Amino acid sequence: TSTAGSGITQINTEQLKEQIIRHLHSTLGTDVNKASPQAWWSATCAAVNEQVFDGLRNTQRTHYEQNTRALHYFSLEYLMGRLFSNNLHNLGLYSQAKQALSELGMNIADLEDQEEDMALGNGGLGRLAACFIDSLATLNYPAIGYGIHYEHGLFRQSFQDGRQIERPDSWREYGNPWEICRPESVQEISVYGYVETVYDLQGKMKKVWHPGRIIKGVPWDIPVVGYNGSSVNVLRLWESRASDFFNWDVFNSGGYIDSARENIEAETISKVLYPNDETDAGKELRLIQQYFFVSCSLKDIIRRYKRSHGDDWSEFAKQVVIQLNDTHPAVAIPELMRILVDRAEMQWDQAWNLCQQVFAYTNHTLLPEALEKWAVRLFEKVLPRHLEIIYEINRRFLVEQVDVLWPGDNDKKRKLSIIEDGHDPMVRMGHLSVVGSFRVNGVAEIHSQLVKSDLFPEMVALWPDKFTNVTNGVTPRRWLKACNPKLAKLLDEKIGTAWPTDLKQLSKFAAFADDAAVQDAFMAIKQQNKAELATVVKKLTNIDIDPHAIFDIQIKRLHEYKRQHLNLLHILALYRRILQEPDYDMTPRVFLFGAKAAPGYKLAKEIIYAINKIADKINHDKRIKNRIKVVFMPNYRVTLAEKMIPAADVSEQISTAGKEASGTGNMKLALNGAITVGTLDGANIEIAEEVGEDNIAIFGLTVDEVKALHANGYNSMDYYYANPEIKAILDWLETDYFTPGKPGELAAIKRSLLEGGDPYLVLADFETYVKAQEKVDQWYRDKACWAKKAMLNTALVGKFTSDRSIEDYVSRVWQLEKCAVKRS
Ligand code: 26W
Repeated sequence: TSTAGSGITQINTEQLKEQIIRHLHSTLGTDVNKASPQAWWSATCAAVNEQVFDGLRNTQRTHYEQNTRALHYFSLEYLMGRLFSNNLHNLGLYSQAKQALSELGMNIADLEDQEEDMALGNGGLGRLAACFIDSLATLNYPAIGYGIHYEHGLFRQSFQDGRQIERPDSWREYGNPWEICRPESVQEISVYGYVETVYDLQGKMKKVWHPGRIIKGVPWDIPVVGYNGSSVNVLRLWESRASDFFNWDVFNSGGYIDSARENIEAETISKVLYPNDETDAGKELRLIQQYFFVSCSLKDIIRRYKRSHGDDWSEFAKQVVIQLNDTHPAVAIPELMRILVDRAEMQWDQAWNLCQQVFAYTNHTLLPEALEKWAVRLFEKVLPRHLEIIYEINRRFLVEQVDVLWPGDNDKKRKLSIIEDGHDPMVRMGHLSVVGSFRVNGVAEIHSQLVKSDLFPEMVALWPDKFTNVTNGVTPRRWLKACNPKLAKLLDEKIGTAWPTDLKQLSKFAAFADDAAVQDAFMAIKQQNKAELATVVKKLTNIDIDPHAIFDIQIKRLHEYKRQHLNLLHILALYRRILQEPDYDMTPRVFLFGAKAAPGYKLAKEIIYAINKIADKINHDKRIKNRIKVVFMPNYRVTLAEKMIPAADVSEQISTAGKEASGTGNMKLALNGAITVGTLDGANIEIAEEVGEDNIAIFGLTVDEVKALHANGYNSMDYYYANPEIKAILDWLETDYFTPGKPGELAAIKRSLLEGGDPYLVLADFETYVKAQEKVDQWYRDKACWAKKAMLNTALVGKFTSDRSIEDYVSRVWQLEKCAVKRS
């Protein structure tokens, strides 16, 4: 028994074997001879948890004793994926566990496949939260993640005749070994009802909220294991239940059935993750979800604070900082005001001061339809007291800030008001978040610039120092070490083993970029990863793909701005060229897609259908001699990403400039040696700066050119008539070529690009995109040239570790101190 880091006890293979067998017997009630793979997995998790819980206790005790300042990350989404191999890697136990299981006759990969993904998020924002809590624990920062314990995560996707079908995800159906219920920390929260104005004996006015419903929040803790046995932090997720207290009366008066209905309503709150990653128009349940988890979390924070400070609020802002992951948890601002003013009877100014020292806000999108707004009517119904508080925050803001800088300027007031006026007045959550926070950040340099120049220019005039940038990052533990063990091993051999926690070390690998032997080793690994992915593709889709072709991968949510249909038009162009010119010279390419469409997003679903139909046609067309294959992987999720990313040659990052806030898949793909075909958007710009223009294929309009084109009047028809290839391809979509007997089935894409005006400039970027792809094809023909570029991608993207993002947050926003965990 030795020590890894300081928080966790290290054990060896023999001890691990004993623990697994012990858990097979006493936790699973079975034995080595009859245990199912599921039971083996559970027993191994239980064994792993012995180390995890050790570290958790040590971390919590240390933080309590040291009375540390802590970060509280508020997010509606955590896209964790699987935890088994991640926890083993971070504990430094992966190879021991592999060995132990193999000596027990089990294959660790088979056990890994027993685990459901924890898919409590939609896409980038949720996965970023997961990478951040990994880095926070690894770097020994005191931090807790708060969110919702959804019963159903993001839907499971399948295809029926090429169309997306959604089925519920039930990740906890057979239990989840990683979570601990904490009934001792249950909270009760209120919704609905009305506000009464009362006067106390001194004649002082008070507002009293008489809630219509009380709901119980039950916390589930998921230990977050830092790499190398450092801290074990907690992700605390709230599950909603009916409050026993509230139902007592109903129950006694014989309302058994009514009370069962109330139970169902209360439990609905944490039932399902909203599957929309850009818009969610005014759903009452969604607002209640937001308030539910925010209120539970704030009460939890305050309970912990009061345990050491009683009713003295003077240290609160020193101990507590809360990061709002987009505006989804922004109702925390009026909720903290309500607690301070109505409950703690603090003066408004003092309470507001405190709020403004505690909250910080990250913006993740500029898309107008994704900027959250809540109808004032709805707010009043669900949270009547909070609406009053928001009005008061707004009144003071307009009088004390806006009118001071721009006296009598009603236009400025209209623009800056937290309440948008109109027939149906709205609460603007972005405005509320900026006004209530001490810092606001975007997620890539260009995005943070646009947040200032296009989204909140007047707020910048009021508070220039409030705005900053923190470029996103990803955890290299999951996204290189665990998912690409062969490349990780090569790196260990060539540059040492420090890179997982010091990713800038990867730059040492650049010295081998011209070394033929290392190039061969690197490309051999890529080849093996591609062969492994080909097996997965065969199993999931029954499509045969050639591991010697270029693997060209686009994996991300399906959205017009991400332009999967631009990729599709390129595929059609190549297909058509081959049909017209049978000897058309191109390197064989496999185009792989992974994407879920929001269930209500019609055009996104049409794009999935079109890709599937076109794939079917091309994959069966003998004339093209396998030069093109198209694969749409069903049910794209973290676990599939882990198999696709190590096998990618080309990374598609082709959003309309100015629309993708950052992107994080781009970082994972480059880290694993894929070459980016991308626009100058989001973090692509910073990736290009790091890897150099020779090692990335940049194309398309820049942000400024996009703006100019829109300003001068963009007409997609011009491109249709000017470019015969574009015309032929779009016309093709209207025939029944890809949908025999059913002409027009794929016409929605053509319509959106022509009559629809092509809002994301697909046709404007088509030509330069095709040129960039031709360049990539040429690069690939020279094996050494390609190997060098791919290796330099891996070597030069060290900036994009989430550890660096977290250090940026610490110095620009959170001001935290590291806290070394002491073993008991
Ligand atoms: C109201 C529903 C809703 C849900 C989620 C609206 C908007 C969102 C997110 C902002 C969507 C999202 O995941 N955005 C992505 O965030 C990533 C992490 O910062 C960025 O890398 C992506 O560019 C951005 O699209």
